[in-house]
Amino acid sequence: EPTQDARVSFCDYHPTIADLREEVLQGLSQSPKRLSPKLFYDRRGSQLFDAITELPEYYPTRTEIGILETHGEAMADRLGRENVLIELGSGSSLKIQTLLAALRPHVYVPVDISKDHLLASAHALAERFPGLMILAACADYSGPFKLPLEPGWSQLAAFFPGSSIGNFEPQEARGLLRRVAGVLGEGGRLLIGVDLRKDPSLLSAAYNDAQGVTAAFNLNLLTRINRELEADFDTSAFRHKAFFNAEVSRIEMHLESLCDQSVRIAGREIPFKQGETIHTECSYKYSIADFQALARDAGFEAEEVWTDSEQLFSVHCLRV
Ligand code: AVJ
Repeated sequence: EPTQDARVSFCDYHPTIADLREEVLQGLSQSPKRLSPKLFYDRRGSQLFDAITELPEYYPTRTEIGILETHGEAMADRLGRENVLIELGSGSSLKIQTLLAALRPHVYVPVDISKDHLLASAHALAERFPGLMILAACADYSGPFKLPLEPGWSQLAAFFPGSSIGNFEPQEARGLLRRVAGVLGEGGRLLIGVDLRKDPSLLSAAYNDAQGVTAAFNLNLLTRINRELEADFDTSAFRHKAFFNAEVSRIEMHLESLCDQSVRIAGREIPFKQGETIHTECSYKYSIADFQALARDAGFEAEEVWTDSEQLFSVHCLRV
C-alpha cells in the first residue's frame, strides 16, 4: 500500500529573529513583565513538554487519553466518520491516533506552530494511516489563520486537545473559538479538551513536579532567548514559580528574579528587581458550565461532554 506522502502544503508561519526580538522586548517592557507561552516550544522545550506529560503529578494528558479511548466511538458518532479532521496543535501523541482510528477521516489537517514537530508527526502518522491524506499546515492559530481546505468541503470536524485553550485569556479564547467556528462552517463540530477546576493542591502539584521537569521547561525559555537573541540571562539567578490563582481560576507560571540584576537582550539592558517575575504562562481551569457558556458566546452549541470518573478533565463536543 503506497504511503500517502505527508505534505506541508501550507506553511504560512515563519517568524524571523526580528519578530522574536520584538515580541520579547515588548513583553519584558510591560509591568508586570510577561512572555507568550508559545515561546516555550523550541526543540528542547517540546522535548521537555513531552517529558512533563509522563510525570505522575501531571494528570491532564493521561486522563484525556483515557476519555478518548473510552468514548471514541460516541465521539465519532457526533463528529461523523470519513470526513475532514483538523487538529489544532498537531499531535504526535496517542491522542490523535486514538481519534483517527475512531473517525477514519479521509483528510487530516494538523496545524502547528513548529514546522519540525508538524512534519515529524505528519510523516509518522502517514506511516501509521497509509490511506490518509495529510495536509499539514504550519500556522500560529492564536492569530487569524488560513488552512488548505477545498471550498467544497463542508461540515468539518476539528480536535483541540490538551486544554491548550486554557493558555488564552477568556476573551482571547472566545476569539479563537469564533475563528474555529468560522473555519468549520454551519453544522461543523469541535472536540475540545478542557482541564477542570479542582483541589488547588492537585493543580499546584501538576505544575511543581518533584523532579523539577516543569522548572526546567520554564527556565528553558531563558536559554532559548540567550541563544536566539544573544542575551545573557543567568538562569541560576531565576526561579520557577507556579501557583493557582483562585481569584481568576488559573495556574500561573512565573520566572522570579532572585536578586537585583540587569540582563542584556539584543543590545538592550533590561533591569530586574529582586522578587520581580516574568509571567510566562496562564493555564485557566474551567467548570463544565463556565466553559460551555464561553463556547456559546463564541457561536457553538454544547452537544455532549465526557469526563473521567474523578472529574479531573473534560472533553466537549461543540456544534457550530
Ligand atoms: C500544553 C498548554 C496544555 O497548560 O498544562 C504543562 C503546558 N505548562 N506544564 C498546560 C504546560 C506547564 C500545558 N498545555
